[in-house]
Amino acid sequence: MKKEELLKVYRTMKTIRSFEERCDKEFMQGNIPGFVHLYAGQEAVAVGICSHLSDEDKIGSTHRGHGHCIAKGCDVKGMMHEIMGKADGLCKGKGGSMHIADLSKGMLGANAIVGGAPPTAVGAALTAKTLGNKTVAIAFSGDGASNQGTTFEAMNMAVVLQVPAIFVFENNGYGEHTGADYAVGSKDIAGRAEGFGLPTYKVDGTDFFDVYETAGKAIKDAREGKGPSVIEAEAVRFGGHFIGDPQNYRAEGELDKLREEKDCLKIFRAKVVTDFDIKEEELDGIDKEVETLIDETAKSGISAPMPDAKELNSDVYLNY
Ligand SMILES: Cc1ncc(C[n+]2csc(CCOP(=O)(O)OP(=O)(O)O)c2C)c(N)n1
Ligand SMILES: [Mg+2]
Repeated sequence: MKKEELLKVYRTMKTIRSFEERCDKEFMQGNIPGFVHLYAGQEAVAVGICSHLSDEDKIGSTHRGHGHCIAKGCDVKGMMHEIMGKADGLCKGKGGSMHIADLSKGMLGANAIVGGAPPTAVGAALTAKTLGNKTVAIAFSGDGASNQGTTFEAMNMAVVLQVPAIFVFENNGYGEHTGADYAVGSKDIAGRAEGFGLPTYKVDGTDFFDVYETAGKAIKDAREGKGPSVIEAEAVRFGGHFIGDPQNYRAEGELDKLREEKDCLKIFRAKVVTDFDIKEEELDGIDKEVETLIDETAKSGISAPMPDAKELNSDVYLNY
């Protein structure tokens, strides 16, 4: 990758991290209604995959979707306003954290239905195959979602129809408060997926370069008509399942150790400073710019107006 591309990758990962930290703060201060699941810790997965995609490619996301949205190019101000329920949010303030979508960016939607993205992505991939437009569709799912029937059916259908779908499983070790080592029967998400007849890959989800290189191959193959594949990324969740989760199920010191040893931003910084012509100061400069941007989005979000009560029933159903 060229220097400019690497700096863009860092900026996007940092934007996700700062966005999530700010959401945490604003939620605790009562400025965000509903329920919020943060993506912090998993940035290298979303950015490693989405760096290969254009606006024409589609992604389906999860309840932990902010990182996927930012990596796919959604406007961060529109997202923050959406999460705060404001009228000028990306979905007019009616979707909130778990339903952010922007079809103009190929972002088909965050999704409160665990196991919802795989079938959606297969539909999008079937459209791509039918139109022959060489685009791909990505389904982001968690380890918990890997156990869902919808996911199994979608993988089977993708193989049968040979559509350009890539199933990305972010194994962050937990589905809500239950360990993946308990809930995933085979303890091997990629290995189990292989039984459906698709190529599978395992990557270190804390290493941007590992994700990026593997995703590059899977996405290229899908574009060339070689069919679907699966990527299991071993990832880490830096917070609770949702904001406010007391996380009593974690081992003592687990989070501190993860933040110390498995922070994908730290790992990326160390690598690009050593192996590429990039200086710490350049990255620090990006940190400052991103923090200013996120601060502005949060402040403008707080003062933005709510949707008018008259809008309550509009945008609920699509009129043909
Ligand atoms: C169909 C369905 N079943 C259960 C839930 C409740 N639920 C929300 S998130 C979640 C855990 C998902 O775990 P995982 O797929 O590993 O994603 P992560 O939260 O780790 O990102 C569950 C069970 C739901 N939203 N939808
Ligand atoms: Mg999980």
